Amino acid sequence: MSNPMPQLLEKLSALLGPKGFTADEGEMAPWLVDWRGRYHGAAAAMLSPAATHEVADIVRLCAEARVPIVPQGGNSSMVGGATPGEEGDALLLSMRRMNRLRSLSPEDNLATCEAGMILADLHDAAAIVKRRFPLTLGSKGSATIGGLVSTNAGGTQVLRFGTMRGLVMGIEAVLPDGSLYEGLAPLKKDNRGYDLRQLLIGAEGTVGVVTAAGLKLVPAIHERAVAWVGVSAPAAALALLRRLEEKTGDAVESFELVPRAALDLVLTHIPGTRAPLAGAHEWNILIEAVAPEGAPGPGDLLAGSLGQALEVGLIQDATIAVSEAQAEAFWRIRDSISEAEQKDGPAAKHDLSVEVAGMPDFIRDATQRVESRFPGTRVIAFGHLGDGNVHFNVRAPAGSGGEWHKQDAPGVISFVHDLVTQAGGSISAEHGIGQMRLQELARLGGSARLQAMRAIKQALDPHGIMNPGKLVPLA
Ligand code: 2HG
Ligand code: ZN
Repeated sequence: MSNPMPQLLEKLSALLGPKGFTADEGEMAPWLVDWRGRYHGAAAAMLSPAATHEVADIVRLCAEARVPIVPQGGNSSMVGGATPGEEGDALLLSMRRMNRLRSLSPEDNLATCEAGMILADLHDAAAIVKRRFPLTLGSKGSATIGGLVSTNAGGTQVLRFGTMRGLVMGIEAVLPDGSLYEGLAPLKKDNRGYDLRQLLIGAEGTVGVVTAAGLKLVPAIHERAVAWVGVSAPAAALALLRRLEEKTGDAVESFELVPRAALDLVLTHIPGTRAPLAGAHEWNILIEAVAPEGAPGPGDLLAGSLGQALEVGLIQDATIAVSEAQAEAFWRIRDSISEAEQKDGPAAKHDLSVEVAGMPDFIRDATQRVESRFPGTRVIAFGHLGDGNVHFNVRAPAGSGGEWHKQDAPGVISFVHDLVTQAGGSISAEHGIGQMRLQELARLGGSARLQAMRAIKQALDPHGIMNPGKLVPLA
C-alpha cells in the first residue's frame, strides 16, 4: 500500500486552513515534549480545529487512512498521555482553539465548555454569576476541560466534590469512526444502558475525542479559612480530619498532607516562600474550610476545632491565614511541591491510592521498606490524604544524575507498585496511565480488567488510531 500520509495532509490542510494546520517543526516542538521533559515525540502535523464538525472530519479522514491521532489539551499530563510516540506516524490534535464557553446557567448550575477551555478561565466565568466549578489543581492555568475529562482529573477539592466523574453532567465527543456522540443533555437520570459518558471520562482519548462537556457548578464561596497545621504523623492527621468533619459538617474542602522534606524543598527552590509555622514539624497539613453566604464564618469554626485538637495533643501547632494574601501563600507552598521536587533532582514518582483508613500505615511501612531496600533514597509522600491518595515520590540518592531514571528508577517503581497492589490499592489514583504506567498496568492490572479494556478498545477503535500506546496495554 502506498503511504497515505501526503494525501491526507493535503486534505487536512485544505480543511483546516493555516490557523488549523501546521507541519512546521518549530511551531510543533513545544507540544511534542511533555512538561516534565520525560517524553519526546514526533508528529507529521499538528491539527488545531475550531469546531466539533472539523474534529469529526479529521477523525473520519484519519480513520479512512488508518493514521493515528493524539489528542492534546494543555499538555500538562503527568504520565506522557498527550505526547505522541517517536515514530512520527501520528497527527497531534490540539484542542486549544476550541476554547469557548458555550453556555453558563446559574439556574441549572451548569457550564457547557468546549474541550480547549482552560480551567482557570472557567473558574473566572463561574465567579461572575456567583457560582464556582469545584475542581482545582496546580496546573489550572494551562489544563483544559477536555484533558481534565479525559484523565478523570482529581486535585485538591476531591474530598468534598469528588473527581471529574462526579462533575461531568454531559459530554459531546467524536468517536473513532468520526461519528458524533451527542450526550450533552444534563440528565440526572438516564438508563439507556452502558454509560458512554463515564466510558469517555478517564479514557485518555483512546475511544474518542471529547469536544465539549457540561459541568456541574456549586454556589460561590462567601468566605474561606486556610490553616497550616503541624502534626507528628499521618495517623494524627487523619484523626484530625475525622474530628473536623464531626465539628464543622462539610465545611472542610481541602486537606493536604505536606511532609517536612517537601516543605523544605519548596522553601529551598521556590523564591518568596516562607514556612507558615515557627517550629519544624515532621508532617504538615494545609486545610481549607469554606462557608456559603449566611453561614457562620469558617475561620471561627476551624479555630475552635483546632484549638481543641491542640489541647488534647492531637496536633502540635496551627496557624490560620489572616488575609487572602497569606491564604494564597500557604496554597502556593502546596502547589509548588512538584516544581520544587523537579528542580531538586531525579525522583521516581508514584500516584498511589489505598483505602483512606489504611493510608497512614501504608505510608509508614512502605517508606521504611523502600528506604532500606534502596539505600540513600528518601521518600516524600504528599497530597490528598483524605482521598486515600498520596504522591509517593522516591528521591534518588544525593549526587545521582539523570541516568538514575533509566538505571535505578524502574526497580524502585516496580517495588513500590508491588507494595500498593499487595495492599489492595491502585498504581494510578489520579494521573492516569498514559505511556508512563502502561507496562505496570499490564503487569499488575489483573487479567479480567485488561481483557475487558482491550475488548472495549477493539470494539470502538478497531484500527487502533486513537491515542495508540496509551492506557490500554497490548495483549
Ligand atoms: C499534586 O498533587 C499533583 O501536586 C502532582 O498531582 C503530584 O508531582 C506529583 O507527584
Ligand atoms: Zn495530586
